[in-house]
Amino acid sequence: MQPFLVELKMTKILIIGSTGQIGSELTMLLRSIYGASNVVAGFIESAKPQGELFESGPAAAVDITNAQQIADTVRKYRIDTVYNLAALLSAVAEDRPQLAWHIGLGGLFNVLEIAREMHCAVFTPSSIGAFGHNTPKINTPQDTIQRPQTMYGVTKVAGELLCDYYHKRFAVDTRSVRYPGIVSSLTAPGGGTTDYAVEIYHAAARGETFQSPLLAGTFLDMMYMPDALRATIELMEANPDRLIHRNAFNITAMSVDPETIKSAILKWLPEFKMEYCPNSALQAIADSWPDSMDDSCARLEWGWLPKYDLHAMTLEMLISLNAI
Ligand code: AKB
Repeated sequence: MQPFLVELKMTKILIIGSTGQIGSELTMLLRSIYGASNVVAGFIESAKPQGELFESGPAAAVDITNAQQIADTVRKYRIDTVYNLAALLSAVAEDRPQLAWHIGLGGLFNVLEIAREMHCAVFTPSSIGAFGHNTPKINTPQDTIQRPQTMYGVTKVAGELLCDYYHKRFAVDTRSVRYPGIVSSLTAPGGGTTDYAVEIYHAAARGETFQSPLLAGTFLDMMYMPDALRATIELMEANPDRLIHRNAFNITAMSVDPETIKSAILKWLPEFKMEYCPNSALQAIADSWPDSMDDSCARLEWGWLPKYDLHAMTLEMLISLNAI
């Protein structure tokens, strides 16, 4: 059992998107908390779970765009909680907007309908991508203007509203956080605007010069994976009576730009070098997102508190990548 949870719900969990960056680590952590047999790793044929993820507990083919498949799995395993982690990340979603809508919103609608009929709680992540150019950039409030101009952002805002609707209208227990960029060493993110914050550590560990796709001064919220996983589970375990907000809470651990991360790496790897190789598509998305979010509502309503700052994260990343 993890030390951060005092009392646990008895629960049967389905994770949709269990092989992605967050899903792969969340599945293993949930299995260690709730018991391996109680956590089903949902996957699509093109991304089957491998190794420990496959061997440590039940797995089922669950394509979020296939409502029947979700319903059959929920029925078969008597699922009461769904973690919906299926999505195209921001950069890929701009390349394939129709598919991003189909998975992000069509898929979410399938999950919510099944949750309504079969009485499941639902976690669906939102993102810093749910904000746009006319949102206050510094200390972005919990409740503020949300007019994103990316398909990723459109699906995130619409998803937040849809989840709130299902909670108010049908009493489905929907909860969500706005994830910042998530930094981790195990599964690569793939297709996000914040991916550079993972890739920079890999380049440093390989002794390579990092080509930064985002310019100096592009500040974005970030978080180390263990904090992101803990936030997710703590929110799902939170006392519902204390939740004024639900979909979705701002959460953050640090606000950094490429130079800040470089400086943190240089403390351990003084030879590390970085060059700028701007990617205009990624830069445009990043420029439309907040520099730093205000996560005081999450702190107040369910006790959110990050443990990793940039330096603690950098040390662990470099150790886990065998760089120091
Ligand atoms: C992305 O960059 O698309 C994601 C996110 C911040 O939602 N990592």
